[in-house]
Amino acid sequence: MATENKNLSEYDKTTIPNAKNFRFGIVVSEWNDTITNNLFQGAFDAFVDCGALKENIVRWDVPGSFELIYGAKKMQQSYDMLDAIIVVGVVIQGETKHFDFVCEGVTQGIKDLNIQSDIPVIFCVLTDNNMQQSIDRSGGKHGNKGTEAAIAAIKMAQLRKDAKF
Ligand code: DLZ
Repeated sequence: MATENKNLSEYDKTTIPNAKNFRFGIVVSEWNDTITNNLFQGAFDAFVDCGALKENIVRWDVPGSFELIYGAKKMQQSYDMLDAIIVVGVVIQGETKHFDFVCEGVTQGIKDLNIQSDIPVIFCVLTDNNMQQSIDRSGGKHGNKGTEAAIAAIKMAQLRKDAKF
C-alpha cells in the first residue's frame, strides 16, 4: 500500500522546510467529528512542531465533507496571505450511493480549486469502508493522516514560495 511505503506520519524534521513564516488554514467537516478533530489535531501539532506559530493557523468548520469545497474557496478569498489550506473530512461507506457522490464531489471540487487558485489545498479526506479504518488512520495503527497533510502543506507552501510564477 502506498502509505506503507511513504508514511509521512513519521517525518524527519531536518528534511522539511521550517514553517515559521508560513500561515495555514484548516477547514474541518463536522461529520464524524471525533475523527475529524483527531485529524485536525494531528495537522495542528505537526505545523507547530515544524515551526509554525499557533496564531498563524486558522480553523473553520463546515457541516459535511461536501461543504469543504465552498469552505476552502471562501477561506482562500478571505485570507489571501495564507500559504496553504488543508481540508479535513471523513466519508464512511454506507448502504446508499451517497458515499460515492460525496467522495467524487469533494475530490473533483478540491482538484478544481488547485487548478483555479494560487493557494494550494491539501486533501485530508478519509474515504473508508468502516469506522475502524478511520480510527486507524486518525492517530491509530496507520498513523495520523492529519500529520501527513500538514507535512504536505508545508512542502507545497515552500514550493509556492520558490516558484517563479
Ligand atoms: C449526507 C452525508 C452522508 C450520508 N455521509 C457523510 C459522510 O460519511 N461524511 C461526511 O463528511 N458527510 C456526509 N454527508 C453529508 C454531506 O457531506 C453534506 O454535508 C450534505 O450532503 C449536505 O450538502
